Amino acid sequence: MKKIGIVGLPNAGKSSLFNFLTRGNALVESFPFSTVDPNFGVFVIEDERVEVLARNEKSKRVVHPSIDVVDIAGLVRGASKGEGLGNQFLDHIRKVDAIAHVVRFFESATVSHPYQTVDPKRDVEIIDTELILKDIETIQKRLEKQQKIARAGDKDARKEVELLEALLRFLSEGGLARNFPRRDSFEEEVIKSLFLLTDKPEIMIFNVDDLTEGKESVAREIAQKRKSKYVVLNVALETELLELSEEESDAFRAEYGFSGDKRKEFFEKIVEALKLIRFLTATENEARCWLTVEGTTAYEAAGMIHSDIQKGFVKAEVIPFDEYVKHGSLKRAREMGALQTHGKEYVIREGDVIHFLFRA
Ligand SMILES: Nc1nc2c(ncn2[C@@H]2O[C@H](COP(=O)(O)OP(=O)(O)OP(=O)(O)O)[C@@H](O)[C@H]2O)c(=O)[nH]1
Ligand SMILES: [Mg+2]
Repeated sequence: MKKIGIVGLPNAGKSSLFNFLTRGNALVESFPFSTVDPNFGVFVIEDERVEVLARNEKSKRVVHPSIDVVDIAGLVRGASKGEGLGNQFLDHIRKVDAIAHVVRFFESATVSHPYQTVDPKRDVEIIDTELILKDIETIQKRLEKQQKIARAGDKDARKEVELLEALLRFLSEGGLARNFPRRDSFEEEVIKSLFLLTDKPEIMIFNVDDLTEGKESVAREIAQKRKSKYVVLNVALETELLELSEEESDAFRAEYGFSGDKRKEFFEKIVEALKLIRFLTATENEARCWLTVEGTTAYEAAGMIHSDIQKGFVKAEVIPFDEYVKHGSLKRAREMGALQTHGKEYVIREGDVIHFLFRA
């Protein structure tokens, strides 16, 4: 399962975001460092397509796609060197697939700010600096090792040393590893193997009270400059709206200048940032929407469902969801000759409804 880690300054609204995504009840407090131990949860995002599938195929159970979420302690200046709650946070974000970077953009007399003023640009820079410093440490360690090997005459090591030095310069100038251009697959592999914090895809969350043209443009400018996806929302408000009906919450949202389902919007940004797709399966037992990376083959997808289905793979019957809906059931679609049959190598597409045939 994919995993995202929530990062930001103390009191930015990280635990509030965690609760909003996971419908959880992590501690949310107006004082900084209210989160000490990380909160772990699951972000389930309802996919209407799987409900339709379950109804048509009379499945007993419905399983929606989900992503693991970890909410960690706030970072402050010097965190990479152990300031604030120290740097144990790093172990938790080292393991995630993407970072949700929460930026405080709301004023409040009761919620203190670690640097007194609301200044999203400065706050983003503080977080960047801490992550970059940690990455520099990681690169330097590797560099020392490779320099020794290079001195012994190893060609690949020499190439790696050059790359690591260039990467160090890039990060020292404030660049994020994910924006460092890779010239070939060698460079790509070396950088990947470092598991750098600033190499992870990022979705920025600008936590505002109300949405104005001015705030939207500040958010856009910050995010675009670093090539990140972003969402602007009022996390506290959205969490409260979870209790209300869709009509009621739409009315409230509009009062603050927002529209649309923010959990969904955030999920779509994750899907884009991590290059994911969704496919659907349905049996009498279970209708399910699966989340996987672009380029997944039918054979790999079979393995996600069950090792027996992969082992005995015969073929995959596939129909795009929109086509499926026209027929109303897999049985009917099959009778109409609307199911395509594919072998192991078929590359799955977003919204495919798949039925696997396998030898037990
Ligand atoms: N006005 C306003 N307050 C918010 C918003 N989001 C969160 N808060 C408040 O800000 C305070 C801090 O929220 P948390 O979610 O605990 O922040 P955090 O980033 O987890 O903080 P630490 O765990 O201490 O690092 C709480 O009092 C929240 O109610 C918002 O959009 N607007
Ligand atoms: Mg917290």
